[in-house]
Amino acid sequence: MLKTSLKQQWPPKYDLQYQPDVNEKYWYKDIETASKEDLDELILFKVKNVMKYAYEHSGFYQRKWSKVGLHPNDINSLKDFEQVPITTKAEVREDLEEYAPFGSNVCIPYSDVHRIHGTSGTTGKPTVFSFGKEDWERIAHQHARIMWSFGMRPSDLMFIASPLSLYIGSWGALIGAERLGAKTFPFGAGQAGQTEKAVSWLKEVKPTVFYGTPSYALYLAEKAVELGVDPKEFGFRILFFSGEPGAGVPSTKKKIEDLFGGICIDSGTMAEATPWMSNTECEHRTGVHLWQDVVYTEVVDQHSKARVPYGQEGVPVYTPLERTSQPVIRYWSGDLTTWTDEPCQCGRVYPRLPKGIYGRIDDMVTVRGVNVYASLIENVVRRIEGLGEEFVMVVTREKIMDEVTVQCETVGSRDENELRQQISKELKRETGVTFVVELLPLGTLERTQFKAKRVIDKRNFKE
Ligand code: 8LH
Repeated sequence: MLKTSLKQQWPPKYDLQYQPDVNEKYWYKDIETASKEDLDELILFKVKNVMKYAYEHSGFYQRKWSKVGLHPNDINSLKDFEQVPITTKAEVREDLEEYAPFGSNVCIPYSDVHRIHGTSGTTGKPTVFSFGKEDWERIAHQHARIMWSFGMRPSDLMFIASPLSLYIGSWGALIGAERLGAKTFPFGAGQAGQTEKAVSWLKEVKPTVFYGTPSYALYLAEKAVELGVDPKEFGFRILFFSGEPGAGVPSTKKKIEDLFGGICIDSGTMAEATPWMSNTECEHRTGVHLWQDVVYTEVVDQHSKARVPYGQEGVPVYTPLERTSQPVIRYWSGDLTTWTDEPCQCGRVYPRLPKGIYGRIDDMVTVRGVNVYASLIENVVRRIEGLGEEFVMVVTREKIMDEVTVQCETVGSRDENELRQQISKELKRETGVTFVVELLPLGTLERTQFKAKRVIDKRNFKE
């Protein structure tokens, strides 16, 4: 049995002053190292409560579940929960249109709303989220607990190098670090000239933890070198990432660790599934742990939507277990991953994604019957001597076949023919597919201060 009394209350009331001793490895040892049975019992308790709460307070879920005759009392096991219909971004968008501006899934009075955030809306109308104060505090608390697992401590100073905008990534990192008692340096990213300024501030201030996207860290390193500064001089001991693939791609992880000299930690789910740190690596860096008592994550088949066994590939579906302002139940991510329940050295019982999230279904390209993701290409590009960090996949359609040209940039003085042949050979070995490889001078491809776009789709589907 779990010693903690946390499973007796929903929504949980955490002691917001609590902090383990700095030498303690776990924040809540009894939960993080519980038996599978105890952990499942805690998850089920939270699942039942969040469903009951959503049914009582959310117009969106009342209508959605009534249509299929589902009542929360029908859910008496985690197996039963697998039958609960999935929630998609499209449904949430429709609801936001119909019940503008906040939708019918906000379960607290407007007077209790503490923060409003949203998605960037690059693929349609932005999605808006409301957070009440208690949710916000619980998110901070859980983020602090998870950051503890990769070694962050109150003596750390975290440099936040992603936009402090509607994007919940930066704010989630900020409030987690504050709850942990660390200092923060919310520098942001995205303004013209900001990266040059970052280089000079970092040399002066020497924060110990970096937070941002992997593409931006690589761009920052490139800029530093251009300005005659070795990124190791910044002195980061932890580089913590979310928002896009990279930190879970072996050659990118190695590159970041070699360039900066600190450990590279992968993290991140989706804004809607906040607390988004519920997928985060521990200090051993064996793939993200699924902190199942914070957000219950299932991996399901992309077509049948049935849960896949450990060891298999599927799409993560998220259920944050403590949100009362805007709960989401079984939220479809559209991402691809493989999960495992093999133990990690850290002793935590959570399942893991050993390769992180390696692609999105929408960004997957099928070349001669083989599914190719940008992160597979990334793993090759980042390990080849003589190439810069940037790359893109340009997809075209020749008659009925898709073709992919991999564009990357050269550094140094390697013979281009030899380099092109090496890339082709290694891409073929990694993916089983032959690609056209195009080498470009350093600085040709677009740099990003946020999430990189790695696939340029030039197929004309009207033909
Ligand atoms: C990832 C990863 C990752 C996110 N590996 N792909 O930063 C975390 C949250 C706040 C975030 O980025 O939310 P947002 O903007 O809604 O984007 C979610 C998508 O970003 C997610 O579906 C993935 O495709 C991608 N992503 N973290 C690989 N560590």
